[in-house]
Amino acid sequence: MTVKKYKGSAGGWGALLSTSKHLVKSENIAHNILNLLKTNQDKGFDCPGCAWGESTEKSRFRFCENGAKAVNWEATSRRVTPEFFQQHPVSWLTQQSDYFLESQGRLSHPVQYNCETDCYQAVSWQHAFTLIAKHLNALESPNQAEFYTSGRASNEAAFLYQLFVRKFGSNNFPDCSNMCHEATGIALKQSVGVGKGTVTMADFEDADAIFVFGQNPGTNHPRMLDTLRQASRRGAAIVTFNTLKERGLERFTNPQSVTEMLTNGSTQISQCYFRPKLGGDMAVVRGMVKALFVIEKAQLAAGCSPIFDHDFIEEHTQGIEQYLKAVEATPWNEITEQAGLSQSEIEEAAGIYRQSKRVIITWAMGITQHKHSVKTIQEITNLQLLFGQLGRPGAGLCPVRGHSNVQGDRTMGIDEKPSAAFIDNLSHAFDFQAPSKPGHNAVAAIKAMLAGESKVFIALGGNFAAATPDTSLTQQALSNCSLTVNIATKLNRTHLVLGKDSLILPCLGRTDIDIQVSGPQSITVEDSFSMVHASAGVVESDTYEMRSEPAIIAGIAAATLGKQPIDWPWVIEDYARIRDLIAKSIPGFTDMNTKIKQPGGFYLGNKAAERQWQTPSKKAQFMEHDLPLHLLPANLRELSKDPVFVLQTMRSHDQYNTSIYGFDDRYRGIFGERKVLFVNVNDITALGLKNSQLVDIESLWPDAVERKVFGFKLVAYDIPEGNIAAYFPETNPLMSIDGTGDLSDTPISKAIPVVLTATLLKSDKIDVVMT
Ligand SMILES: Nc1nc2c(c(=O)[nH]1)N[C@H]1C(S)=C(S)[C@@H](COP(=O)(O)OP(=O)(O)OC[C@H]3O[C@@H](n4cnc5c(=O)[nH]c(N)nc54)[C@H](O)[C@@H]3O)O[C@H]1N2
Ligand SMILES: Nc1nc2c(c(=O)[nH]1)N[C@H]1C(S)=C(S)[C@@H](COP(=O)(O)OP(=O)(O)OC[C@H]3O[C@@H](n4cnc5c(=O)[nH]c(N)nc54)[C@H](O)[C@@H]3O)O[C@H]1N2
Ligand SMILES: [Mo]
Repeated sequence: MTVKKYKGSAGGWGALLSTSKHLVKSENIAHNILNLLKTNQDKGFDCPGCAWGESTEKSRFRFCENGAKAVNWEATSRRVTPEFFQQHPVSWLTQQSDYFLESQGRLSHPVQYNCETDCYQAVSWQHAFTLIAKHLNALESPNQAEFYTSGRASNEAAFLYQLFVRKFGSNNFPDCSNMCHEATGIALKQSVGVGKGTVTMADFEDADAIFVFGQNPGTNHPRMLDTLRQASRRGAAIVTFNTLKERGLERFTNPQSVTEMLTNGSTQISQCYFRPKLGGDMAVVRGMVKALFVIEKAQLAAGCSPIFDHDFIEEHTQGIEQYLKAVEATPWNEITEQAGLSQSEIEEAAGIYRQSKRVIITWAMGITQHKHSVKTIQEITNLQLLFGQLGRPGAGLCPVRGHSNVQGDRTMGIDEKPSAAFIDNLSHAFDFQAPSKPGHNAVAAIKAMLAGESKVFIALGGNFAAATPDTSLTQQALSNCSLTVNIATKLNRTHLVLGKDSLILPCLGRTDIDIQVSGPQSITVEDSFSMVHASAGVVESDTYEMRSEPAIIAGIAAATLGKQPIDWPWVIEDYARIRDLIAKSIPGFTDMNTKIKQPGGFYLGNKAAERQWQTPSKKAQFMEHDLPLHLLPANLRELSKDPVFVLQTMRSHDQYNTSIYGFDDRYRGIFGERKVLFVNVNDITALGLKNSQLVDIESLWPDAVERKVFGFKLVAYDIPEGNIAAYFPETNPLMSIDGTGDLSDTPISKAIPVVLTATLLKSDKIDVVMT
């Protein structure tokens, strides 16, 4: 392993070099160059990377370095065949790393685990469907099955999946969103009546300031950097709040700009870069409002015009008085202590905010994966409401989504707590009573399987065993099941945690050509800006027995329910038929088949962006909360005599969630290793440890369970004292299943209380398998 400070800008030649390395690794170079040119183009496929939107400009290249990695990872020529499984028993595969498992290539045949040989072996699709139907129909209650979804599933697949599960009788829809932007949906629904972002790509062209909270777009949404670059170049202020100095938010060289590339030029992204403590953002925003309120009062006292937007506040909002009282009652010392920023830093940020006519605020996991995430997002919304920064061009709220169709999956009904209106529409359109009782989210699903209450686990994509908290507990929960089914493109950890019966069903990915009876099919997705557009695979390769996700769901549904409530094989013949079903049961999708033909797709609309508030009061709601008493999930400091650190778990530059593409984290200067722990040098010294020494990390939780990971290399890093950082999923064993966010029930993965001890070099546990 080497640690080498990265001196360049984000993007640039480094990104091009990395793109070409991953092209070579895919063993499919010529094909994949053509594939990349079709990424995010009309008549091409939607990038399976992130959920950032498409700019309106025409461009030959619409992919980024990490989108290219996602495409190359999927469009590899390597295959995991029945022979592979025959040669590699599950007990052997279990010992291999996550990187190894996915590197073996694409799953090619449906397989079932055989406990006599300890190997997965090929079965026919019909056998698989019949086995699933047998298990499902044998349950005493439909609520004894869990139906997980990861956010790559298309609208068409997600729609059929939820229709099947609801007709079967359950709302048990744990999904990746439960671990991701759940807090955003809940917070915004209460505040402004819609659980989605209110801006479109065009708004970024008009914004005077963009405030970026808790997000690392250089790695996770690289195409956003181009949007920020353009904003910065035309003079918009970009203000960042991030515990770490992320290179992409400092400087960016657009690999598609010939001038920047040839002159080694770059663009400064953030005008101001603030470094709050982990979990300190609510205090930051509270402080900004406090500073602005002082100015507001002074203006009014002097007979000058107010700075708040009183017309907007009066016409559109409710609850300002109580909120401002709470702001006044919050003392500056509490704010600065919790924020980890000084009053003058917060006032500086407030000053930029005030001077900007049009402000967009964006956020991602640094905001949503805390105990008090819902409150923090509502505090951000309060700030925007005070200034009427919602529902006008260049202004609004922009939660930047994760998986490329996670937002669309929710729109299609992958939701364990569907609204009454959704259930009514579905019931009416398909002539059955869909269940209204809330089902299980990801955490509740784990608990139900652990208790033996749920017996069947079906996953439409994802890597449940690795992405969820409390890894060993989750694995125990899965192995309690009578049946586990994974519909997947690549082999991963979850497939090796066996139920009594276990199936892996290989599916086509976003890049593959999908041919059904009526010919090649396209699917649709929705991005972070509520744009719905079509995507059609282009890769011609040997797909063996792979089937499309809609076809697999239809196969399971037909075997379980017969022709109820639809003729499943018939709709699969032409996905336009699925879209007709979506159009007749989900508002906003009327004429979907026509609308997706327009380049760029169609805009679903957003009532909050039109200043129509779907809240009980029919107004946008100021939400008043006290600052959290403690930043840690519980006041755990007394549980340990050793110094307690707050650990955030995040993504490296070479991974897509649990898919590990490589072992470098270029912008953070890490090469060749993932088991690293970023710690402030003063903390390393105070602990009597040395840079690059190995440490074990143990988390604190008031139960008797030991949660510990071993042998992480200390990296002295520019990070606030007391805060530390490591990669997920290696650190998921540290998270307690009970450590979840208020109201959102999202596992708290950005504030895990831990203590560090030097690794005993003789420990046989140094090589944990999860790397
Ligand atoms: N290449 C690639 N692209 C991806 C993904 C991937 O794994 N790889 N994953 C996709 C998915 S599902 C998602 S959800 C998104 C995730 O996108 P991000 O949210 O950018 O992902 P994380 O790596 O979790 O980064 C969290 C960022 O927030 C900062 N942060 C953490 N805690 C705090 C805090 O308390 N306050 C502040 N102000 N900052 C904080 C961290 O320093 C880090 O920069 O990306 C999507 N896109
Ligand atoms: N500690 C910690 N834990 C976290 C997070 C964190 O920041 N810290 N982030 C959380 C977040 S934001 C998220 S979104 C979740 C992610 O949780 P998941 O969505 O469950 O996990 P992924 O790693 O994205 O899933 C990868 C697998 O998806 C399968 N796959 C890939 N493409 C396709 C496809 O097109 N179809 C199908 N059927 N399968 C496919 C492949 O088999 C691959 O192995 O993890 C969460 N867990
Ligand atoms: Mo996510």
